[in-house]
Amino acid sequence: MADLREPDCLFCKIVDGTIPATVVRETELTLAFRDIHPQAPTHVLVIPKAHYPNAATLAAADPRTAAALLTDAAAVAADEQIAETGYRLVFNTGKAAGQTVFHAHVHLLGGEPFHEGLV
Ligand code: IU
Repeated sequence: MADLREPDCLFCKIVDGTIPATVVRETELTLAFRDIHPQAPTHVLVIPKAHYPNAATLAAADPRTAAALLTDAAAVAADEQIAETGYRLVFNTGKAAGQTVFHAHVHLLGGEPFHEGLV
């Protein structure tokens, strides 16, 4: 298991409560909170409480928590009433892909139709 907290990590500070966030779901392993710069009517980040730099390192080290990100995202989507209409899950992995916070997270985006994107 990775170090639980990384001193300079912003998302670790959200987990320990020193940086505020609007939390929508919390489990033993994960935390889900609203993105401060929402890109869609629903934009929630689901993160592991333990520190891993990205989704790949999380999945390799702790597949149970990696899977929990997906089930928690689905639970938040249901709570936000977007499970039926559809939503997008995005893992930016690495700087070139647009990752800016190097604590694993999945973006849950929904509440409006999406244009066909890169995928
Ligand atoms: P990215 O995949 O690493 O680019 O996503 C990081 C996201 O974290 C980005 O959408 C920010 O708006 C968001 N965020 C946040 O919600 N709260 C914060 O305190 C910080 C970043 I720092």
